[in-house]
Amino acid sequence: MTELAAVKAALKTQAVETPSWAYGNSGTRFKVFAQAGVPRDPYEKLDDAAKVHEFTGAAPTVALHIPWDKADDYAALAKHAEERGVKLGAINSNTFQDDDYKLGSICHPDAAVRRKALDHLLECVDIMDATGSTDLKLWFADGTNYPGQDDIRARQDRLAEGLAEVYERLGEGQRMLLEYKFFEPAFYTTDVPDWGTAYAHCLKLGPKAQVVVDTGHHAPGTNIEFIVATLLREGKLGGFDFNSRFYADDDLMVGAADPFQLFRIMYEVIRGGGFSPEVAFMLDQCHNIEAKIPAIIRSVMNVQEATAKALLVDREALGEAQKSGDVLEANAVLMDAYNTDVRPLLAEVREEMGLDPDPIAAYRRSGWAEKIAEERVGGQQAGWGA
Ligand code: PSV
Ligand code: MN
Ligand code: MN
Repeated sequence: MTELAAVKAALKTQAVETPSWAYGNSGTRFKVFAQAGVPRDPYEKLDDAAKVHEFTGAAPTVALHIPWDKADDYAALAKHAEERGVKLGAINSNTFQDDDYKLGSICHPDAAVRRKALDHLLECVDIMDATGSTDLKLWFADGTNYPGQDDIRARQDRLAEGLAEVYERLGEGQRMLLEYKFFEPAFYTTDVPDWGTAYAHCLKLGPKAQVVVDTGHHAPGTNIEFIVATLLREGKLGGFDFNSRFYADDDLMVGAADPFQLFRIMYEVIRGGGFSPEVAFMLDQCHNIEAKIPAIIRSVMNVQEATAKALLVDREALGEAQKSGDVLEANAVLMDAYNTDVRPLLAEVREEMGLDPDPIAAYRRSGWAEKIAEERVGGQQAGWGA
């Protein structure tokens, strides 16, 4: 196989999971903007997600958020997805929207609240059993706002205890992905603030516990690709929540704010052997002011472009330059790949897969946007149902 053929073959295998909540209305704490044609239930979210897969050929699974996507019959929901050519992906837990969770969920000082949160997490595993999902994605809003508010170490103990109970419940082929975030909604301490804390808990739990890197969950200036390289070396990178940020947890389209960072991350993924089904590429985004489905298509394409560039890095030349201490040449090799216009290559890949080379244009021509705007009245907010 020529090198280019190998790059194309790799690109054809790439799968990006889209989040059900990205199809719903969203906004900031100041305003949620309603858009025409937004889904009214989880079934319609899957219909939209299927369109993203239809035109990109690269978004075969859809993440659910419980209870935002609560359904009476999860097997029926999974069937609905499969009839449209997609599958249900990670089940995201939600222990942050009830009044009970004001002081935290599984780290809460009151055992009754901890029990309630744990029961929710166990219910998420029941849902995984029904949908065939393999990943439970855990993000905890737990933390404190004021020094002295609660005991930092005791909260870590409660976290470890709760995670262990959920870990025990995982079945064959199921895993838990622990997500960290450095602040928000807690402002003084966060119970899982960084990759180190997530890693320490996952290491103790065992091989079914892996760390998730949400690209929007770091302090400005953090070298995310270093974290990726380290987690891969340790066999603990479970996946990504991709999005872009300028300031905090902005949840903008991945690859929009800093495509170079995305390239550097993807290079480390490939370098570290993480371009494999064990590392889940998921989006975690909200489209507040832009049309949602084309924005998600654009996001999938941005991941593909960064991946294509990372695959094109001449690793032999890079290795030579690194070994000989040729700093400028090593940097130039990397930049050559980054500066390559990979859009024609990806257009070719799509044509070879029987797809339109321009997924956004194909979506626009399909008439889906007009159809849903006409048929769906009263679309829901991303967090609806909680
Ligand atoms: C938290 O900021 C987060 O990134 C987690 O992944 C949540 O599940 C998601 O956003 C949706 O609120
Ligand atoms: Mn996330
Ligand atoms: Mn987030």
